[in-house]
Amino acid sequence: MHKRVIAFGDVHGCVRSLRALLGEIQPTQQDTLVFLGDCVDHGPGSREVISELIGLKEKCCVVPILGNHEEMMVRFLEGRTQADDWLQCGGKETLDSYEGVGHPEAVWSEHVEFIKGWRDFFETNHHFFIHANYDEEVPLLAQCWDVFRWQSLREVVPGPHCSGKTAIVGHSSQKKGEILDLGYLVCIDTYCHGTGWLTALEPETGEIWQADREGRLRK
Ligand SMILES: [Mn+2]
Repeated sequence: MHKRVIAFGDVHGCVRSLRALLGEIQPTQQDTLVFLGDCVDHGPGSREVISELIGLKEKCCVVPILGNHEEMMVRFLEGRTQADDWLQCGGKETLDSYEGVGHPEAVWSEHVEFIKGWRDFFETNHHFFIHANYDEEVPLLAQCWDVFRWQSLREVVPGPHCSGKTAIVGHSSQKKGEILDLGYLVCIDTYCHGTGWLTALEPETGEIWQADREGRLRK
């Protein structure tokens, strides 16, 4: 089998969806799985999702990208201010998953340290992977973190990036559950924690896997 690079949209605590897709994809040591961020919050299984990613490192290469929700979570747990109030943005459900409501110290330190190691972006020969958005004229290494992690496609739809690579992004949930494909930009946050799907995409081949929050696969 060829070496696959597969991107996952915003999991948002939907561990059943994640397990369903991993069961179909069957990752091997040859594969790289890129998680586009916002693995936590909203859904019921954030702790299980993070444990799943840590376990996955034994099977394949795991590349998680930091989303705005992980940024809020880490800042909250460190007692720093957040751009938005994390608990109001799905963080309460994450604390629930650690049985830690009212007790932030219940969040496993191993998980916090893991998340703090997540990166801002990842790139391959033809694609780059980020959480939210980008400035089309700015090289990836010089991008501004608030655009990378926070700016919605509902605010700004950029043009093709100056690198010539195709952007694979999450963050801007597509409430109808369909992938947004502009050719040079593909958004695969298909609203899993709501009424949509968790999407995994292999950009080089266009192969897609999707499951709803109960873990039912889309055929
Ligand atoms: Mn986001």
